[in-house]
Amino acid sequence: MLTVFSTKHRLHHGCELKDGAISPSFENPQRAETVLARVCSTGLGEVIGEREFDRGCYVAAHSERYVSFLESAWAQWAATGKTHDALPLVWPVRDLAIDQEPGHIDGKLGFYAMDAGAPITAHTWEAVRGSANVALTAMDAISDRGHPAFALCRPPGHHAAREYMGGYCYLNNAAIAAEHGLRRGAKRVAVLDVDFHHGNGTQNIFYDRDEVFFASLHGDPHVSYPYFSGYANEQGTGKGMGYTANYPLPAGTSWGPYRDALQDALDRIEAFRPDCLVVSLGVDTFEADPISHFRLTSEDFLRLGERIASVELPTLFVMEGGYMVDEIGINAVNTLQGFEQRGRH
Ligand code: Q9C
Ligand code: ZN
Repeated sequence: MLTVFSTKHRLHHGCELKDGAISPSFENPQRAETVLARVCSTGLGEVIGEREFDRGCYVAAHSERYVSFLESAWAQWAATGKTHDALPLVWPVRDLAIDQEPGHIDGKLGFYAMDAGAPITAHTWEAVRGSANVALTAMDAISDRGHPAFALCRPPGHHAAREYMGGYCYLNNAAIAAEHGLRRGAKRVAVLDVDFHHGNGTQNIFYDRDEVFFASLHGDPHVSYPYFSGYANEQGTGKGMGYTANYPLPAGTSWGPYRDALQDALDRIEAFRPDCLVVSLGVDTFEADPISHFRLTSEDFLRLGERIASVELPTLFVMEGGYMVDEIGINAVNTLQGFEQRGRH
């Protein structure tokens, strides 16, 4: 399988608000390096760099003003004399004004963020663009050749919505790739999100659309981040009604019940008859993940890949979460190898 990787991810490493304190983010550069090392040591296939794409490709999934904010946020923050990471501190909840973008950077940060988990550092935008370009390059490979590809994206993207960042995510790499697939001629694209956390951003971007089917398996939002989305009754709106499928699962979920939910999601994806499949591949469902609560083993990721291959679609894997740094390479590449084994039969 082809892997696309950008060295630009190394430019981004920040902090997050966690358990009442600002601490180094679990989403660190070592993650992507560990996955890349495993891709190479297992001989998964060729590794190529990302190509450049114009901002129109990002604006397909996000608003113009949000992309402008991401481009200029660090400069605006630095202009106030600060040299440390930018994080939001106030959010427009419920009846507060959401119809006007504030002028001050502190206001803008809250306006364009869902949490204090997506720091903006001096070179965050370069890394974020690189990550989206990785996903776009990989989607091109699928559209051109019909072969599967792995977009080794960092930072991840699935919490980033049309107009806000959060949960370590800025641009929604999977959504940007899906939009690119549609522009390149796909009539319908399915997105399957297997990260432990609900893919609220991807859901948001495609919620009222019927040409993208979105399915997510994740920790029940009643007890798991992002808490405010991912319930089973969220099924889409307008012509998108029925094109979103959520599978909230209890803490402690292991392969058996996970597999049953996965099979249901895959059955619905097959019924949708998409031209290609984008998989938001988070491996924070691993039993030893430090911030998540499922119990998949490294072996289970082989089975996950096999099941995904059973729908026999041109497939793009997009790296999302996974924070047990020692195992993240094994678990991500096990999924890809499980997929390839099945494909060979
Ligand atoms: N105690 C991704 O996996 N922190 N983002 C949750 C729960 C935020 C995860 C803390 C987790 C964001 C891409
Ligand atoms: Zn996650």
